[in-house]
Order: sequence, then structure tokens, then C-alpha cells
Amino acid sequence: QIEELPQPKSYGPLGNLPVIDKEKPVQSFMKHARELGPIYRFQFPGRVSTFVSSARFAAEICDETRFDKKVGPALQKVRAFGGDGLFTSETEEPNWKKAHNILLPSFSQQAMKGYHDKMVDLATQLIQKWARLNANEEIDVPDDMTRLTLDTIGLCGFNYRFNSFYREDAHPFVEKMVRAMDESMSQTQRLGIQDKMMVRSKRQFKEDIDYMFNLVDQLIEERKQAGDQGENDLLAHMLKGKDPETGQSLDDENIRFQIITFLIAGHETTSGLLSFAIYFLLKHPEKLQKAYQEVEEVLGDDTPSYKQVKQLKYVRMILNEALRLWPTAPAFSVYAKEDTTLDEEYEVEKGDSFTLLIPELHRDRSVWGNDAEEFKPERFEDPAGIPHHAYKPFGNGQRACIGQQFALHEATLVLGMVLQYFELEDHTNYELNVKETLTFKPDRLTMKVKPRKEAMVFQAPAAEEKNETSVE
Ligand code: FDE
Repeated sequence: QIEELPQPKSYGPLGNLPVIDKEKPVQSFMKHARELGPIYRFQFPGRVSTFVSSARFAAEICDETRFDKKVGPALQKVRAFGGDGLFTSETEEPNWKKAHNILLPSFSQQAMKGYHDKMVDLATQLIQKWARLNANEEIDVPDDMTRLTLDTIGLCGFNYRFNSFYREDAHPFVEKMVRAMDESMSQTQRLGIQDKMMVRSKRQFKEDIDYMFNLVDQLIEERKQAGDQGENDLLAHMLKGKDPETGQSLDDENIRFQIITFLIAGHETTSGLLSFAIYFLLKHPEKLQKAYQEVEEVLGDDTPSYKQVKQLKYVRMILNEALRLWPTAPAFSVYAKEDTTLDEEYEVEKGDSFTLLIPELHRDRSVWGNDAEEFKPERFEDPAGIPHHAYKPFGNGQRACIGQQFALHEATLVLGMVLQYFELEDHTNYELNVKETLTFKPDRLTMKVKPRKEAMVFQAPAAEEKNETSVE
């Protein structure tokens, strides 16, 4: 029976909430999974959650005939700015299916060819920045990766340049978005009465959202004014696209929500992925050597082409393995569509919800083996060897990440180029501290780099073909 599941220590009206580290809620839930087992109950003030974290239970809740994505309390709050965009809409809302159908082709493998040159443009900006550092200067890895991924989704998505590499601090959009996300998360942890008293936070929340809406609405308006200039970006696809099922297109308000969604979903997660990958390489010199070897063989001195990125198999495996140990979007929730059971063992009522702790699933020894805690990209050598329903860094089924190919192409390209140009040095002997917002990041990971190749950056061939690349 679900009611009899293990549960952490309880504190009256606060339920189990006090056992959670407010700064690191997901890591607290992971810790409790280790103590209480692969399924346990958690009492929040006023609601109860069930956390699952083994391959056995993951297989159950990933059965889409019985379970569907739940837009839980945190995502409900994010709806204040994500609206009925893909990430925060219920599967039943009309705009989910409509936008899903319209946007699928924009995220296909084929579509990546169209974004490739823009991705190279931004990756080159990162390489140039690092190449020009003085020998004693250190790199704030998550910081620069966030510059890179925000600019990439901005350019590929809407032909907008955040120009984050030309600013001392992040673009104002980032500060406002991060603060709004923090506020959404905090709101779910406050008691009703506490929350009502947070007048200042609420005013700030509204201001931040207004800023985001204005920036995005302006982008849409400008594009409409300019008319169709043959742009091949997400915005163009959304303005022109029609849902083959209904023949309808997206309205302006929904396009606004989608743009904000892509900016949020597309940059924190991918920058975290790149940062963790670098973290693991700094700590595993033998894997780093292997990656160098591949990059030399596949890329040599070239600016990576679309096809070459596809050939960076080991670099891709490194990213897969980084996403296994530290999946940057660490949890998702589902609800039961009907009365059912979990494994014929626990009775489940229609509407019951479950949250999958992805990092724990990815450490399930029964499927990953006793070395599950170790960083071993070789696990991904043979895709057929990946246990079924035991690897979910991009979520599940029809509600899985639409940006998966986009994120992996971008990250493979960038990591490939970083390895092409630099030797990486773990100058602080960094100790991992995983920071949580809605996503995971290695907090304050810094490194130093030394050039492996001289000066190539300053004659990047892409610059000759495309005017927009000549940023100097
Ligand atoms: C989604 C997603 C997911 C699922 C969630 C739930 O279920 O709730 C996940 C897990 C993810 N996603 C993850 C990730 C990671 C990475 C690196 C990423 N991701 C990236 C990206 C990029 C982009 C652009 C994106 N991404 C986007 C997105 C979207 C839109 C979504 C929603 C979908 C639907 O339809 O629902 C997602 N994504 Fe991600």
C-alpha cells in the first residue's frame, strides 16, 4: 500500500519539509532515497509526493498508457512566465499538441544542419575569449558556458544576439530569468501565510516577468514588421507553421511563451551539461587523453563541419556519461491517468503522482553495475547496451525534451572545439559542489587553459564565408 511506504521524520504541520536543505532540495531527496529505498513518501505542508528512483519503478511510471506528465507545483509557478508553452503545459491543453506538431521539424536532425554555422559562430567567440586570457587568469566555467548557450539559443531560435561575450556581466535577461525561477521555487516551499507576506519578492517577480515579456514581444513584433526574409530559425517556423492535424497556427501570446520556454529550457540545462563534462575531464586525465586523440583524428585543424561533429563519438559519450551522473534537469513528475498498480505491488489511485529522481535512477546498481558511481564514458560505446528505462536525462515519451538533438549537437561541437584548442588545468583541485536552481550546476568550477594550437582562432575559416562571423 502507498500509505505504508517509508517516510522521513515528520514535524507536525510542516510535515517532512524540515529535513530538506532549502538550497539543495533535489540532493536532499536523493539522500533520502538512499536511506529509505527506491520508493518513499514525502509530506509537504498540504500535499504529499511519492519519490521513485530505481529502474524497476521508472519502467512503470514511464508507461504512457497509464501515466502522463504532471505539471507539479514548481512548474505551476513557472507558468507565470512559461504560460502554456511546451514545457509548462498539460498534455491535454490544446496548445501542447499544436506547438509540439509545429515545432518537431525545427528540432529534427535535419534542422541541426541549418543551425550548425550559427553554433560555430558562438563557439568561436568562446574559444577566442579563452585564447586571449593571460596565463594567470582563470575561467569561470559555468559562467562562460551560460554565455555560450544563451547566445546560441538566441541566435538559432530568434536571430537575436544577446552578445554575452561582449559584456562584463550576464545579459539582464539572465538575471531576471534566474531570479524569477528562484522565486517560483521558493514560493512552493513557503507556507501560504508566509508567501502572502513576501510583498517585495512578489513585486520583483512581476517586474522580472514584465521585462521578459517586453523583450520577447518586441522580437516578435520586429519580425512581423520586417516580414519573411527567409530566416531559418524557430521564430520563423512558429510564425509560418501550421499544425498538420488542425490546420491552425500558433497565436502571438503562445509564441511569446514558447520563446521564453526555449530560452529557459535551452540554456541552463545545456550550460550545466558542458560544465559537468569539463569537470569530469579535469578529474579523469586518461579519458581526457582519449578525447584529445579523437578530436585530433576527426577535426585536425578544421573548423568543425556538421558531419565532423557527428563523428565525435567519444566526445558524445563523455556528454552522455556526464548526463548520467549529473543530469542537469534532475527530476520529472507524472500522474496516474487511471487506477493502477506499481509492479502489481502498490495500488495507485487515479491522480496519484510520482516524481522520478533521475540521478538516483542513473546510479541504480541493479542495471548499471557496481561501478555505477564511476565516470566511464565507455558505457555508451554500444547504444544497445544501455538498459531500457534506466537512462532518462531528457525525460520520457511524448513529453520528453524536444531540444535533445539541439543540445547534444551544440555541446558536442563546443566540447570538441575546446579540446581542439586547449589543455585544461584543474588549478584549484576543485571539489564538486552541485548548485541547484531548477537545474544542476557545478558551483564555482574554475580552471586554467593553455593553448594546444597557436593562433588558429584568428583565421577561423567560417569568418570568410559568413559576414556575421567576423566579430572583430
Ligand atoms: C523537456 C525536457 C525534459 C522533460 C521534463 C518533464 O517531463 O517535466 C527534460 C528532462 C529535459 N528537457 C532535459 C534537458 C536536458 C538538456 C541539456 C535539455 N533538456 C536541453 C534543452 C534545450 C532545449 C531548447 C530544450 N531542452 C527544450 C525543452 C522543451 C521545450 C521541453 C518540453 C517538451 C514538451 O513538449 O513537454 C523540454 N526541453 Fe529539455
